[in-house]
Amino acid sequence: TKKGWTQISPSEIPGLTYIPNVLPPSVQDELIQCLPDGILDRSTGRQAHLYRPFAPVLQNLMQNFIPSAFKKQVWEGKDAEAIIMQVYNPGDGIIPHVDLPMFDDGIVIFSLLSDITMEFTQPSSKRKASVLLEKGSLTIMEGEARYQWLHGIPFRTGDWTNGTWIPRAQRCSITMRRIG
Ligand code: AKG
Repeated sequence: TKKGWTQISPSEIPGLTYIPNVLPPSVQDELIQCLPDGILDRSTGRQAHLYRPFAPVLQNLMQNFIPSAFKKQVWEGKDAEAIIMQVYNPGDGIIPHVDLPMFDDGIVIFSLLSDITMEFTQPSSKRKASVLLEKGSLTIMEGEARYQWLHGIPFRTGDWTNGTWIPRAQRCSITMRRIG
């Protein structure tokens, strides 16, 4: 751990919701099928930026797998306007960041194919937390978790889980956002 930083539980970050096993394997398969051609094999450009109208399988994801209370309260009952599908090979990550202000509150991330660790850091309070984003899980960041914490994925080939090193496989994430 970094010097002077306190490791906390992700449950202590206001506005961070993590729900495992949201997507049945059949839905995960359908989503993988709808990835753009070749994206799983590319060495660069492993991102697809999608805007409306979305494919039916993504509509289904928004309508049936995002908690309705969140949608009502944070997205005013509306659907996502911008979706990014991203592929991470073992060793890939994303540097710690806060999502751009152009995106509204309420960031929704579905994880597919492999588990991966996401790190949350708050420099002002020197607190950090790790969350294992399991395949089939849903992560939501709103309020403090969205605006006052950085999130990132360490660039490494595996993650420590309960004292065991678990090598990563190829992962896909689906990030859904609204544009203010
Ligand atoms: C971003 O695209 O800003 C992310 O943080 C993506 C996180 C993920 O792929 O799980």
